[in-house]
Amino acid sequence: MPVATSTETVTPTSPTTTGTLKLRGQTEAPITSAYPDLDEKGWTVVKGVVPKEKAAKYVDRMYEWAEKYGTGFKRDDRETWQIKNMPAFNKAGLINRNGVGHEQFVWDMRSEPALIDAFAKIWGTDQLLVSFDGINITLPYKDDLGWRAEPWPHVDQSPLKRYKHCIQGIINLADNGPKDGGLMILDGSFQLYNQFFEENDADKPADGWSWLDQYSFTEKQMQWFYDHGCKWTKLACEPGDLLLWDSRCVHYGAHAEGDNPRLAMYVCYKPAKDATPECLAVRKRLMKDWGMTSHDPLIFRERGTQIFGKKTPNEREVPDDKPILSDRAKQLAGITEYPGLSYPDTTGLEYSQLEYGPGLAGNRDTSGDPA
Ligand SMILES: O=C(O)CCC(=O)C(=O)O
Ligand SMILES: [Fe+2]
Repeated sequence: MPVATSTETVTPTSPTTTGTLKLRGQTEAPITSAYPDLDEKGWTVVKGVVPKEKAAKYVDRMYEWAEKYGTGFKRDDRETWQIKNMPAFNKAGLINRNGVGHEQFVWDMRSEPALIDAFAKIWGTDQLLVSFDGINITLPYKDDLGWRAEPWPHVDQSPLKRYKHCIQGIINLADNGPKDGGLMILDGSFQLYNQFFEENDADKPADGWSWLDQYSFTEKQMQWFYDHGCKWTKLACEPGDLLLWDSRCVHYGAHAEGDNPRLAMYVCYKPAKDATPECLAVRKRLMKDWGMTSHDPLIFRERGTQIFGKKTPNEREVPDDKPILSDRAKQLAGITEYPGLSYPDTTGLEYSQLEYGPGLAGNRDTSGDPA
C-alpha cells in the first residue's frame, strides 16, 4: 500500500528555551490497514500483545516501584491506598514524573518485541523511535479526588493538522472492566475531527490554532459532539492488550468507579528515518537528564520533573532503577543508529554521559498537561 505523506510548516523555536520541540518537513502518515478499525472508528484493542504472565510481572514491578517510593503505599494493604501515599500523579492516575519514563521496567516494556511489532505494522518498518512516556496506576481511592476525577476530553493533535498523523498506544496490564479506571473514547468524534474545527472556526484564538499536538474541549464544544450523535465508550480490556487510537479521537482517562486498580503504560513509536537532527539532539539530552516526552516520539513536548519542577519534596529526579539499555532499547531511544541511517551528532555527548548524567535544572515548560 502506498505511504501517504503530509507536509507541515511551523516556525522553529529553540527547544532549550521552550521545552517544546517543533519540527518542519515531511513526516509519513501511519498505515492503518493492519488494524481496519483504526480507519473506521479511530480505535482498536489488539488482544494479547503481551502474554498475561508477563503482564502480571510488569504489574509487580510497578507496584514495587510505588512501594519503594517510601511514602506508605503497600499493594497488599488497601488502607494505604491513599493519594498521599503515592508518587505524585496527574489526572486519572497518569504518572509522568519521578523519572519513571526511564525506569528499567519501563524500558523493558517498551522493548517487548510484540509491542514493537504492532507499531512496525502501522509504519511499515521496525526501525522505530519510542516516546519517553509515563505509566498509569489508577487505584480505587476513597479520598476526595477533586480535579483529578474530572473528565478532560481532548485530542492529542493540533487543530492545524487535519490528517492522519499519530497512532497512540496504551499497553494494559491488569484486568480492566467497565467500572475500572481507563481509556474513554468519544465514539464518532474521530470522523468529525475536521468538521468540528471547520464549523467552530470562531473558537480559534486571536493568534490562530496552536500548533501544539493537544487540544482540550470546553463543555460547549463537547455539546457540539453530543448533538452530532457521539457517545462515550469505556475500552474494557485484559492484561497484555494494546489499546491503539488515532490521535484525532476525543478521549480522556477516567478514574476508577469500581474496586479494581488500573495499571498501564503509555507507548508510541514512529519511524527513526523521520527524526530530524534537532529531534535526535533533544532526545539524547532527555536520555541524559531523565526527561520525558508527550506521546509522539518525533514531535513532542518535554515532560517530567525536570520540566514541571517537584510537586512533592521527595519527588525523584532520577529513576530508582536506572536502566541498562539493551542494543534494541538504544536504537529505540535514538542513541544508536539503525543500519542504513546516520544521525549527525549535534550534542557532543557520549553514551557514558548519557547513562549517568546529572539531573537537569530548569523549568522550561510548565504549561497544562493533558496527556
Ligand atoms: O489514561 C488514559 O487512558 C488516557 C490518557 C491520555 O489522554 C493519553 O494517553 O493520551
Ligand atoms: Fe490524551
